[in-house]
Amino acid sequence: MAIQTDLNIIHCDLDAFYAAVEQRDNPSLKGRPVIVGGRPDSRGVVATCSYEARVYGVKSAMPLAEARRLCPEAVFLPVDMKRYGEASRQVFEIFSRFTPDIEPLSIDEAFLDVTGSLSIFGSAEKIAWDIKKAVLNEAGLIISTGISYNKFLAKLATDLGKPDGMKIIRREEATHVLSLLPVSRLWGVGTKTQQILKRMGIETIGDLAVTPPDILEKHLGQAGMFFRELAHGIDNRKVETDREVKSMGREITFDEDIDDRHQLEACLLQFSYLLGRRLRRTKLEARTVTIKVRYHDFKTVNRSKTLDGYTASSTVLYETALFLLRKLGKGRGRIRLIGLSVSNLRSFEVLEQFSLFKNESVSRSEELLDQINDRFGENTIITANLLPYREK
Ligand code: TTP
Ligand code: CA
Repeated sequence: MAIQTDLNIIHCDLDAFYAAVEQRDNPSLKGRPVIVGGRPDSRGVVATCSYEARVYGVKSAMPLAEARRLCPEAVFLPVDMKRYGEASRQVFEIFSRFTPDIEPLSIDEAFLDVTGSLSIFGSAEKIAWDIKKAVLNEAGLIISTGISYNKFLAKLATDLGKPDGMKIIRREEATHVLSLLPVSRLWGVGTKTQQILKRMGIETIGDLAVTPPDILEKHLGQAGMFFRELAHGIDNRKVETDREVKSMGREITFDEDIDDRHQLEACLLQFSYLLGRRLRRTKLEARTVTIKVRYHDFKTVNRSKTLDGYTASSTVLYETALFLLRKLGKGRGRIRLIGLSVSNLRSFEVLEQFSLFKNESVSRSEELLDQINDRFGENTIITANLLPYREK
């Protein structure tokens, strides 16, 4: 049953991250002002500080000497990236239990698009709550979450709810929540834009929302239109995952350059089988298929196709590879190397753990084939046309 909700974006951000790791690992620091960045007599700056130090006015990027003047009783600690990196990995692993659609923003901050997970977990609120609990129990850290129907409002919700927040901004309350906030809360409004807006008599987001668009455009150009949309709670940017950076591939250099189509197709068939199998084994599916051809004169060309949906099917990979090879035509004649790769990958493991989700990008026959090969060894069963290329 589809859940009728448009609250599908969660923004997560750990509270006072580096300082919180220090307080977690040394309980005598709990409840005390902790400043991470180095010794107070060094020339460095504050990386971050605990909330206990913030009441004295200490902030990130402030010279350490100034921080000492503001809060002489604070405990000053060096930066220990190894431990923070470890904590960050632990927290991102927790996010990945709830959705594969994660956009990391920094070491301690990410957007999660939970559209596909709502029917499994119930609601974004429930997911945010489960994330907070898991982060506290397993990583010993406090994470603030913000929930809304777009990225701008989800992040704003986190910022407004900090520390230990779990704020929701619903569509019907968005303009009201926004109206009294200063324009500096709008994504992309820095000091320069603030000054321009101030000269126009615009100080709050509410002021900006009722300013006629042509006047905003006159003073701020295209950016003015973007800010106006944000002021009305509109933000169409998607959660951008980093899945496209990953890829896997196979290639072969022939002993002698070839121009036999059947032989090239057979290589692509074998690569499709192997890559499909590797995808299925690692619980990944791919959306982009690329063939690479190096001709006898070393000229190399790549041809890619992005599919309508994700796949882990060797058959689909093979069909796409053939389509790309045919598109290439005769090219520059004899071929020295041919390769096949898949990219734009995502994990289906998170969703597959729940029996509600069935991975439909793999056919039943491929599942059976995998099971037999898993049990009796690689290549026990392969498609008939692969026989001449069977790996010894
Ligand atoms: P932030 O998320 O900006 O800050 P924070 O986690 O310390 O506090 P909160 O989110 O509750 O306001 O940054 C995350 C970490 O990045 C922070 O713990 C230390 C590091 N950092 C720096 O090293 N230098 C900086 O100028 C900032 C802003 C952060
Ligand atoms: Ca943070």
